[in-house]
Amino acid sequence: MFESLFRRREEEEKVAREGRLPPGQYLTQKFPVLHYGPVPSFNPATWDFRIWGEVEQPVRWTWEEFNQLPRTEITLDIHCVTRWSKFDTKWAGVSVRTLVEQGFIKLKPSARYVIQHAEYGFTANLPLEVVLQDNFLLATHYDGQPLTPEHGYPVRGVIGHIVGRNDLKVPYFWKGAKWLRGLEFAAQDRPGFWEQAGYHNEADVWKEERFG
Ligand SMILES: Nc1nc2c(c(=O)[nH]1)N[C@H]1C(S)=C(S)[C@@H](COP(=O)(O)O)O[C@H]1N2
Ligand SMILES: [Mo]
Repeated sequence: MFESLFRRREEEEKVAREGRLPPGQYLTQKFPVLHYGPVPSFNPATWDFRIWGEVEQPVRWTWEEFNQLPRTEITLDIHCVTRWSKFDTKWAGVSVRTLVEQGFIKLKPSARYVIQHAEYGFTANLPLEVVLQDNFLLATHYDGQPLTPEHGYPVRGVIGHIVGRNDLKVPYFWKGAKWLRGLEFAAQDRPGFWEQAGYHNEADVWKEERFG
C-alpha cells in the first residue's frame, strides 16, 4: 500500500520532469471507468459500423469486415478532464488516416469535422485534421486484450499524447466515444454529448480547456 503510493508519486515526478504531465492533472495507475448511462451489449451478428456524410460513398461494415481493415498500434498518454492521466497506454485498432489513404473512405473536399456516433445516441465531435492525426484510433484492443465492456467493447475512439509528437493536438480523453458505431463526416461542427453539457469544444489538455 505505502509502497505503491510511493511508486505512484515517483512515476508522477518522472513524467512531470519529462514534460508529459499537463497542468492540473495527476498520474493514476488505475484505469477509471467514466461514462453516462448503461454499458450496452454487443451482438456480432447485428453490429455494424457506418461511415456517412461528406463522403463519396457511404460505407457499412459488419463486425467481420471491420476486423479485416488494416490495423495500427499506438502508445498514448491519456488525459481525462476529471484530472487523472494514464501514461504509456497501448492501443490497437484502425487508423482513420490509413482508411482515407488506402481508399476505404473517400472524403469530399467539404468534409471538415467528424462526429463519432456511439450506442444510445452518444456523440463526440472533433475537427477532421485531429481525427486524421496519428494519435486518434478506432481501438478494439487495450494492452493486448480486447476492450472490456465498460471501456467500450468492441470499438471505441481514443485520443491522447504520443511521446515526442508535440506537433499533434491533444484533446481530453472524453473526445473518444466508447461503443462506437460510426463516423459522420460533416461540413459544419456540431457539439457532442459532453460539449452540449458544458465541456470545452476544442478541449486542448495543454491549454487546460476543460469547460466552454
Ligand atoms: N459512449 C460513451 N463514450 C464515452 C463517454 C460516454 O459517456 N459515453 N464518456 C467519455 C468520457 S467523459 C471519458 S472521461 C472517457 C472515459 O473512458 P474510460 O471509461 O475508458 O476511462 O470515455 C468517453 N467516452
Ligand atoms: Mo470524462
